[in-house]
Amino acid sequence: MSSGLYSNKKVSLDEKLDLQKVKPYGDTMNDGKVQVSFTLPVPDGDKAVEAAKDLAKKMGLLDPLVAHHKALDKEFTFFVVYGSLQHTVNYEEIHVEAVSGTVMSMDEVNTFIKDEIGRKVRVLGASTGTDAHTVGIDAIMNMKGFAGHYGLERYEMMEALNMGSQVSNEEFLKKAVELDADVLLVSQTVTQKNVHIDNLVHLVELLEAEGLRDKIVLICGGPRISHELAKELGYDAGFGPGKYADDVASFAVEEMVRRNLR
Ligand code: B12
Repeated sequence: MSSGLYSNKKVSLDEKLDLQKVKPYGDTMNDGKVQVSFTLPVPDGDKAVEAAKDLAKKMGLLDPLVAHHKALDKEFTFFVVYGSLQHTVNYEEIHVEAVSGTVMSMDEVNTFIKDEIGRKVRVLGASTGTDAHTVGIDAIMNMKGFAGHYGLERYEMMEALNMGSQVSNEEFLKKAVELDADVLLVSQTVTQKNVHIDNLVHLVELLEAEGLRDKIVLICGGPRISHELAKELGYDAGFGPGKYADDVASFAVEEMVRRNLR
């Protein structure tokens, strides 16, 4: 759907769109159709299907239909359920805390650094704690980049070091001190039991204890990281899916200048 739909509140298919009571769209406006998938720790069968439907109703789905169920194991069953969501969302009241500033191209960032900082910017990144996922931090840092966006290693005015995964906060901090890093990039993918929160907060505490927090630009990212969460945890910015090296580089160098970290 085009953004024009929202800007002038005119709907070509149906005039009933109410931005204070938005429902998911399936075939027609306000039908509320959604698809959910989940696994139950019970054997596959009629009883399992009934349990899935019952749960779907409790989620607020009317007329749930179990479109797919498959035994994953003797005692686990995977479900795909369709239904009509009764809940609505007030779109007009949604306020999102987003990273502000202009997104510059790689060349523009290099020029900005030359003009405004006058030396190379030192960037250190890692997937920290027990997290073994590297693809996210690689996407931001690797020379070849990701989805058509070159990574920070390619930026002529940046010295970027990617320490890889499962880097402890202590090791990360030690390296940051050794390199006198300007920008720290932390990737967190695993969020089970909120392990990412504990890990991200721990790093902030270590930096504060060393008196370094104010001297660096601290950025985190990952599939479940939002800018709002990052700010809440004491980071300068957070980036999730759909964000690339240029977004991160632009924010980092503008933040350095804003805070006079030259
Ligand atoms: C590949 C993969 C693996 C590989 C990782 C290989 C590697 N070298 O990275 C392997 C097989 C090792 C693996 C292991 C595990 N995985 Co895994 N894995 C995945 C998978 C399939 C893809 C992740 C990925 O590469 N995405 C692509 C990148 C490009 O996306 P991204 O990380 O979101 O990055 C973008 C942004 O988020 C952002 N970004 C990311 N990091 C950063 C950092 C900064 C600083 C910035 C600015 C931006 C930024 O920029 C990127 C580009 O836009 C996902 C499922 C999925 N389809 O997403 C599961 C998934 C992430 N894994 C999962 C799990 C549970 C595990 C294991 C714990 C499984 C297990 N029980 O052993 C282990 C982890 C063990 C550990 N100690 O960490 C879960 C995580 C659930 C959760 N939320 O906690 C997922 C979601 C699968 C699932 N549905 O259950 N995994």
